[in-house]
Amino acid sequence: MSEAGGGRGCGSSVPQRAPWSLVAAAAALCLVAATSVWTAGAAPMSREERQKLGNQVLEMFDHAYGNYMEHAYPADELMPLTCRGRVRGQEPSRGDVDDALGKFSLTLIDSLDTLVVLNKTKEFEDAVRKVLRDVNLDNDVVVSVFETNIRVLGGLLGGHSLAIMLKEKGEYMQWYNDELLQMAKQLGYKLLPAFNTTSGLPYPRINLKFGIRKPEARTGTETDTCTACAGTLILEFAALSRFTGATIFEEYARKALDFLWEKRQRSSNLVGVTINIHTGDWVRKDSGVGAGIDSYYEYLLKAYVLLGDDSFLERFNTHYDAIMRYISQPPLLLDVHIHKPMLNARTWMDALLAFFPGLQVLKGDIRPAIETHEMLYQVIKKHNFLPEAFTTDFRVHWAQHPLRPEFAESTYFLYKATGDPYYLEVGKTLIENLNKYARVPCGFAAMKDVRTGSHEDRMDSFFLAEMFKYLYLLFADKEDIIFDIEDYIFTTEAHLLPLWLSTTNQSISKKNTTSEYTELDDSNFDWTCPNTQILFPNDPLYAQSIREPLKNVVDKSCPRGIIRVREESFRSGAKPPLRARDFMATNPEHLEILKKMGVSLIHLKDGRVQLVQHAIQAASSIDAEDGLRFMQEMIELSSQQQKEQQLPPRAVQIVSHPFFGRVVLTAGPAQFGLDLSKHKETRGFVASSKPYNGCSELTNPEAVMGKIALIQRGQCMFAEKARNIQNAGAIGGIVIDDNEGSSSDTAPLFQMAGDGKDTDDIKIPMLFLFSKEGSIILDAIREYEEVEVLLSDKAKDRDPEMENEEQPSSENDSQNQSAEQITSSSQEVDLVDQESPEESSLNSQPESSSPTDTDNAASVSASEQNSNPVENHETTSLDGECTDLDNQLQEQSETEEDSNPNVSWGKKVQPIDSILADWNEDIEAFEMMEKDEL
Ligand code: DMJ
Repeated sequence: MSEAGGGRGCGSSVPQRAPWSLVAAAAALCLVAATSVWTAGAAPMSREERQKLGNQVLEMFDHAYGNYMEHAYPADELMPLTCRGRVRGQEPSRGDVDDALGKFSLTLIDSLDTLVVLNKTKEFEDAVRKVLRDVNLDNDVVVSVFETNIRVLGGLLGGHSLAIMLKEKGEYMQWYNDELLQMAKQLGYKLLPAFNTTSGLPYPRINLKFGIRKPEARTGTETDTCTACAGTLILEFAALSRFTGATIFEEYARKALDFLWEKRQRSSNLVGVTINIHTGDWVRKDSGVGAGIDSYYEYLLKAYVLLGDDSFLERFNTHYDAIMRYISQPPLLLDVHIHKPMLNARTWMDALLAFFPGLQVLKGDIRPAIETHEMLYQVIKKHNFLPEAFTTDFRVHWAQHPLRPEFAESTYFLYKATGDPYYLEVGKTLIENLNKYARVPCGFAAMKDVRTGSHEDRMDSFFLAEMFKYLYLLFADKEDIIFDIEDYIFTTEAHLLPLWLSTTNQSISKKNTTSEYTELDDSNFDWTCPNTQILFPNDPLYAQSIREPLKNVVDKSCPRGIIRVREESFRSGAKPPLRARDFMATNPEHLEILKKMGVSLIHLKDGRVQLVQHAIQAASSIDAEDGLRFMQEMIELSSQQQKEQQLPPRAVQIVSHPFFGRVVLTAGPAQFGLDLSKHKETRGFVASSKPYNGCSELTNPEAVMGKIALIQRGQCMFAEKARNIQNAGAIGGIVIDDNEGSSSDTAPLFQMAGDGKDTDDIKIPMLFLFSKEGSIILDAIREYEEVEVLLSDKAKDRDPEMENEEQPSSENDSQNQSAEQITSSSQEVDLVDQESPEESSLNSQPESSSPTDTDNAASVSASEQNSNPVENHETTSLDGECTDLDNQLQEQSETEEDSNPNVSWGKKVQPIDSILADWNEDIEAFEMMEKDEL
C-alpha cells in the first residue's frame, strides 16, 4: 500500500494524507498484532504444514481449472457431474442464475488473476492469450449488469492489473499491450446503456449486442433492481476510468451510488433490498447485510480505500452505525425492516452475509467479526458447508450450497487481523470438506443439499475467482506470492485492483468533491482500530475469549436413549427437573440448572431469548435428558401461548374537550381482565395511581375511584398492577411504558400476559401504551386536568355532542399530532411483564421447523424476562390485523382534515398520508418477505 501515501493511525491525529490509509493502518495494525497474538488456544501451525495446505489448494485449483479447460472451455462454466460445459440456451433455464452466463468464457475470465496469485504465471499468460483470441463480448444474450460487472469487467481489469505488474517485472507478459484493458473498455461501453434511467440506477439486465431498449434486446422493461446490483459498480467502473482516462464510467457509477444514498431510509439510515429504478421507491423494505445488499456496503468502504473520497467513508460509517444498531445481534446478523428497524424481518440468515466479518476487519471492528465468524463456523461444522440460509437456531432453511467463498474470505481477513492460528485450522477444515464432499472426478460440484451431501451439476465461476485465492493466501507467506498483495484491493469477486489508481486520473472525484482533505468527524472512527491496537497485544487470548462462549452455539446432537437413565435416577429420589412452565429467566438458580442441562441462552436484540440445547454440554446424561424435555415443554408451552395470544390491538381514544375523539392511540391488549372486543368498551376520566408503578396497595384510592388508572410499567407483573388498581376502585387501567421514547412507530406492539395464575378475578380492562403514546395522555392531564378516555377494540366515531361544543383552539393541533400516533405496527406480543424477577414465567415461541430438516437440534425461541422490558416481545403474523388498522387509519385520515395544524406539543408531526403510505409499504414489505427468495 506504499504507493498511495501514509495512513491515518487509529486514534491518532489526522494528517492530510491519502484517505485509503485508514484501512492500510488497520491492516498494518492487525498484521503487527498477528505476530504476538497467541500464547494459548490453537497451536501454531508450522511453516511446513502451511506449505502442505497451500500445495493442496494448488492441486485443488488444478483439478477445478484443469477440468473446466479440458471439458467445458470455451463455455461459461463447467458442469462437473456430466463433465461438460454449460452453454446458455442448451441447458434447462435456471432463471436469474443464468444471467451471469454471457457466452464469454466466464470461468476463464474470472480465473485470470487467481492464476497469478497462485503463482501460475505461465498458465496466466496462456489464459490471457486465449481470452484475447476466443472471447466475444458482442453476443446476442441478455446478461445481468451486476454479474457481468463483477465477474467479467472485474476479471478483465484484475487480469490487466497483474499483466502490467508482470510486464514491469520483466519476465512474463512482455508482449502485452493493454489488450485486456481494451476489452474491458469495450465491455464498459456495452454496459453503459443500462444507466439510461432518470435515477441513474442501472437496469438489472442488458443485451450485450443490442443494449436495452430495442425490440431485439428483449430487456429494458424491468422496473426494479437490487441495491447491491446498483451499488456494486464503483470499483470496476472507476478503475476502468482511471486506467483509460475515460471518465464516463466512474461518473455513472458515482451517480448510482449518490442516488442510493439519497434514498436511504432517513430515520434508520438503512437501505432496502430492492429499489424501483425509475421512482427510487423501495420495493422490498427488508434490510440486512446479505443477499441483495451485501456488496453495496462493501463498495462504499472499498471505494474510499481505492478512490480516496471521504464521502464514501462517511456514507459507509453512517450505514455501519445503523447496521450495528439494528441488524447486528451478535453473533447473529438479522434482517430488519427499514422503517421499523427494531422489528426483525426474518428468523433466518443467508450465506452471503458470511463476507461481513471480513468487511468488519477492513473497518477495524474485530470483535463482532470474530463472533459472527465463529457462529458461521459452528454452522459449517454441523453441516460441512454453510447452507444458503439457516435459521436463528441454526437449522437449515435452504439446503443448497454453491461453493460460495464468503466464509473463506472472512477467515482470511480475520487471520490477517489476529494472526490466530485458529483461523488456519478453520481453513484446513474448509479444504478437507471441499475434498471430502464436493470433489467429483470432473471438478467440484455444488451441494444440492448439505444435509444429504447430494450434488448439483454446477461449479460457479466465483469458486475459482475467489475460493482458491483466499484459501491460498491464508496459508501463504509473503514470499509465496510473486507480488505484494497489499498493493491491491479485492473487489467483491476478489479481483485485484492496484491502489495506485487512487492517485491516477482523479478528475472525476475532483469535480465532485473538495480537493482539500477535510478532517472527518471523530464519530467516523468509532469502530475502527482500537480493538486490534489495544486489545490484542495486551491480551493474546482476546480472540479466543470472544469465540469461546460461542463454541457450541450450534447444537450437534440430540440425546436419545438416555430417558431410561433419567427415570431410574428420579425413582431414587433425585430433585425433580425444572419444568418449562416454572422457569424464570431472572432466577439465577434456574439459569444454573439450564447450564447443567446444556441449555444456553442467546439474547436477541429485539428482546427475545433463544434457547439452544447442546446435549454434549450437559453435566450428565441425565441432565441432558432433562434439558431435552425442558426444550420440548418450552416448545409446547410456546405454541399453546401463541394460540391464546392472537389478540388484535386496541384503541385508547381521548374523548374530552378539546380532543373529542380525534386522538386515538394504538394500545396493546391484555390477556386478562375485561375483553374489549365484541363491542365492549369502558369510558372514564384518567388519574395517575400512587405509587405510579401500581405494584402495591394504592395510597390514593380516592383519586382513582371510578376512573381509569394510569400506571407505569415495571417492578411487578401486569396482573398485579391490575389487581391493585381494581382494589382501589378503578374501572380500567392503562399501563404506560417506562422506557422513555418507546413508540409503536419503532417497536412492535405486544400484549400483556397474565402471571401464570388464575386471573379471573381481574374484571377491569387493561391496555398498554408505549411511552410516546402514553405521554400524550400525561401531557393532556397536565394541560387540561380532566381528561376522559374511551378504551375499546376500535376507535369510535367522534362524539357529536362534544363536537358541537368544540371551539377553535390552538390545542386542536395536538389532537392532530396525537392522532398520528396510530401506527402501522404489526401485532406483537409481549408474553410477560418482565420486570418481576420473582413471579413471571418465561414463555417460548417455537421456530417453525424446516420440513426437510432432518436434524434433531432441540431449540426454541423464548421471550425474555430482562431488564429492558420494551425490547421483550414476540412477533406474530400480520394476518387479520390489516383491515382493522387500515380502517382506523382511514378514520384518522378523515379527522385530520378538520384539525388545526398550527400548534403541536413540541413533537414531530408526520402527515397522515405518510403514515398511510408507511403502513401500505409495511404490508407490501411483509408480503414480499413471505415470498422471499435469494
Ligand atoms: C460472488 O459472485 C460475489 O462475491 C458477489 O458479491 C456475491 N457472492 C458471489 C459468490 O457467492
